[in-house]
Amino acid sequence: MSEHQNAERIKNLSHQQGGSLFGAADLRSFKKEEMLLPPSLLDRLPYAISVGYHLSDAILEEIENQPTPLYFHHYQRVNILLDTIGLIVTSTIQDLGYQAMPIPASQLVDWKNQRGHLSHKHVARAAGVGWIGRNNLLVNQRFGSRIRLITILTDLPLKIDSPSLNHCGTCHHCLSVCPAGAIKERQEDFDHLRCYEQLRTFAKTLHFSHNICGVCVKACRGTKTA
Ligand code: B12
Ligand code: SF4
Ligand code: SF4
Repeated sequence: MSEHQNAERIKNLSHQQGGSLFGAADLRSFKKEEMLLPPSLLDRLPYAISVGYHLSDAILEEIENQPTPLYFHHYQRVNILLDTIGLIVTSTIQDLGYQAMPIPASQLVDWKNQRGHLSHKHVARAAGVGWIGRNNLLVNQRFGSRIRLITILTDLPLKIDSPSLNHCGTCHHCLSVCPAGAIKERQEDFDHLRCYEQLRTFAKTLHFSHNICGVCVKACRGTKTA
């Protein structure tokens, strides 16, 4: 099969399983030290499939200044669904005679620096799924930041997508809603520590076992916000 046919096949499969967004990137342009994976692995599996799940707008609409129990449950179930999509894509690619490795939707491997194996946002940006917004999240033109992401590494030849050229433009909708004041004019100035402390406070006071918030996720509806 051609690269185009391979990409279409995996895209349709992801869609059938509940994925709303799909893109493919070539990770050979990424700096290996940006990923907490063995460099030899990236030589063997140079392509990345990015899949996005469109979160429930109805659940997000119920969030005011803090996460809700419904959002917490949704967050957990969507992580499981994305991990499941990763497994199904992996078995399909293996049946085609190639290799694949799903990267967990939400797992830390470096607690001190709060890092996973790789950044799903950076992969999604390279795969044309969206841009990194002022809120430090991946913003898709259609769904804004109301998405969660998964990455599958593979050696299956795929038609590679181009990075999105979109950006936040004049929109500043997320700046005023952040309870921690972590979101700034420039994404580079995003205050990771303030955000992190706010999420820890939410977890303690609202009794959630994970660091979640959702306020800036709700605020961003991409071009619909702007
Ligand atoms: C760890 C983590 C967090 C940590 C820290 C995030 C961070 N790195 O800044 C905390 C708990 C604070 C967090 C918060 C949130 N997260 Co989070 N998180 C992750 C996770 C598991 C790993 C991120 C990672 O490894 N990045 C790789 C590094 C290299 O990239 P980076 O983030 O740019 O690196 C910076 C940090 O490491 C930071 N840093 C360095 N030292 C330290 C020390 C501390 C204490 C902190 C906080 C940061 C920090 O500096 C680096 C350079 O800027 C990813 C899943 C994944 N594997 O991608 C989800 C992920 C990024 N999170 C996500 C979401 C949605 C959230 C929240 C909205 C929480 C929620 N679900 O309600 C908030 C949003 C905060 C924001 N506006 O950016 C989604 C983003 C989806 C999207 N549309 O973009 C992801 C992709 C999960 C997923 N599967 O979809 N998250
Ligand atoms: S997750 Fe919450 S605290 Fe962190 S930037 Fe978004 S709105 Fe602010
Ligand atoms: S709400 Fe507006 S400024 Fe904030 S990330 Fe989304 S598009 Fe960018």
